[in-house]
Amino acid sequence: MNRTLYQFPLSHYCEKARWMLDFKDLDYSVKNLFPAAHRLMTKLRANSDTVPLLNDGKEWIGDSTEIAFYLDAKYLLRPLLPSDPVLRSQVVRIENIADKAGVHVRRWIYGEILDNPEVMDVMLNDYAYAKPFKKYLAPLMRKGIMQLYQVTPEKTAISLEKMLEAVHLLEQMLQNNGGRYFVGNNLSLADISVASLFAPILSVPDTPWESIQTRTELLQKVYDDLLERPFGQWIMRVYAEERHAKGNWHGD
Ligand SMILES: N[C@@H](CCC(=O)N[C@@H](CS)C(=O)NCC(=O)O)C(=O)O
Repeated sequence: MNRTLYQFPLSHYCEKARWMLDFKDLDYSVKNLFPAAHRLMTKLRANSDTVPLLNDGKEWIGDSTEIAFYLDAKYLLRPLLPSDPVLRSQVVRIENIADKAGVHVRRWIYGEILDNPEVMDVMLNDYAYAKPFKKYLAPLMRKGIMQLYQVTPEKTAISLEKMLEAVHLLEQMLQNNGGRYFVGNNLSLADISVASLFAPILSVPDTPWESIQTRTELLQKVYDDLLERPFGQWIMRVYAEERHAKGNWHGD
């Protein structure tokens, strides 16, 4: 097998990419890049600053949306996007909403959990060379994350609002389609994107966020509210019934 997904264990965009590959039943290995140093590789290979980065034979693809289009064009079985143009454009629209919301989910949740020791465990324990220096690296990682993702009280407050607006809109779209899938009668890129990009809030079992169980009062409230509504219940169901994760989020 000559297919590798480069990632960070805790990244929800990387979870989205793993799910797409699993959904298409493709073999791949998972390699962790070290945050900040990852850009040497992502820039060089895909002119991108971010992970996930997929290497498939001679191809390098550096964005989760591009990975979805690439996989569907190259591997026709188990399509992530429907061929019907109307359904396809609905999937693209929902994926786009989810991808934009993912930025707000990430900023807001880091504002709530960055001081939890278990966050640094998930971030650093899978790098054998870095783990012994966790005590020294953790404060640097926290600072880097706060700067990179602009985790400030003003911005996280706005992100919470935007995130909840997206929840509202997406929940309506889901309900309008009968509540089981976002588009048509099958799991698609739309479902995978929404579920994986909101999963960090719900500490979904079998994901990297499962171990994040210390919650601020606000996080607990958002968590409880989400689980009470169809949107949160849908995320838990789709993960339980459709994710079939390989347990490979730790990477190598
Ligand atoms: N639009 C990108 C977003 C990916 C993204 O934001 N990845 C984050 C991790 S969650 C990242 O690589 N951050 C490091 C950086 O920006 O240097 C995608 O869909 O792949």
